[in-house]
Amino acid sequence: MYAQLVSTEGMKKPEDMTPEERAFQERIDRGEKIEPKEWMPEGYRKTLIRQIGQHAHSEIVGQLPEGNWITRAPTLERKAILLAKVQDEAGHGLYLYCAAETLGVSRDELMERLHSGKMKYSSIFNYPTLTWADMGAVGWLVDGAAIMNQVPLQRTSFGPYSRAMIRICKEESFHQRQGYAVMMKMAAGTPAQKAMAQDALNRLWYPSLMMFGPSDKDSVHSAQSMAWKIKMNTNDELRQKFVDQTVPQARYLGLTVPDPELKWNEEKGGYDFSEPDWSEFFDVIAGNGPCNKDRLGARVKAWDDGAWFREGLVAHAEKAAARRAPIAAE
Ligand code: FAQ
Repeated sequence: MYAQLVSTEGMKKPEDMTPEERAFQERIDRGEKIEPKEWMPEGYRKTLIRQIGQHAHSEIVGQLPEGNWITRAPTLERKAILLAKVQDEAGHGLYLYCAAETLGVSRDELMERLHSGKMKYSSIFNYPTLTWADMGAVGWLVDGAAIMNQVPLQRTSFGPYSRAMIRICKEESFHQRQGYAVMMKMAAGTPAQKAMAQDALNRLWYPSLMMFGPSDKDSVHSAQSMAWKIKMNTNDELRQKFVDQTVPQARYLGLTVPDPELKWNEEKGGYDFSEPDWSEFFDVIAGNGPCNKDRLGARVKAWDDGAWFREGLVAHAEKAAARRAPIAAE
């Protein structure tokens, strides 16, 4: 039902496709995977670089809100778990940059596009993490939303992206569980701890719903990306699934989802819920969220501070190559 609501403006009709494009679309329709050295339409390559690159940047920038709490975790066990989770996110970024590189874009180029603001990262990471309860809410809601989006992407048409997703999803499941475990502890704690958990849910609920992207009628890429199986579902489909899965989990915690309009709809077999404030979403992705400047500033500083190390690595690689060259020539 939702799929019919996405705009198909700008999409090529089969009769307007070249024979190569038609053969490519037929491969996608048959469920074949596309591998890096095979022919692909330029739009397919560009869309993948945009989506995979944006996803990789999200994983890397996404380390910042949680990294902020590693030194302040309440116990050694919580600290070890959070540290492992944040390191996993770095790993996800690296798998995804590798997948993007197979499409002919260099990692330096992707970094430059992030640092200059030409490429986006997920809106959610432009919100602050104010209390320890936010570590629970991020794992539960943000990783929960990420999994909802990424499980179908394991079947995406581009081989390297699909394979990266399989590994990432395994780790995201642990992240979601650790977040929910923090929420269970807080919600069953003192009244002050429970209030912190409720406050974290109140602040992160709508930003989590925004992670799925604008509503289908405003999604510019969905129709073409779904035809190419770069996306497997529309933004609204996944948002609905996320709400349906998460509301019972909130009830189990004894917490209230901050939406007075939330109501089970028997006919649809899902919840009716209030849309996020889309003007806030578009403002955040335009660079005006509460933490955009801090987040980008931290990434640019890390990149600049690491310049000497990258130069050292390249110099070492060049020297090693020069040492090997005469042997290879013999
Ligand atoms: N934030 O036409 P659509 C994680 C942009 S998970 C920022 O609907 P599309 C794990 C969009 O780029 C988070 N921008 O776009 C973790 C486009 O602008 P453009 C990352 C957004 O691509 C957890 C415009 O709006 N996951 O990091 C957002 O078909 C905890 C129009 O939108 C992925 O990236 C947004 N939320 O659908 C890490 C998953 N939504 O590019 C650390 C893969 C939309 O034309 C801690 N990506 N925009 O200038 C996707 O599935 C898709 O790209 C969507 C957007 C669904 C995000």
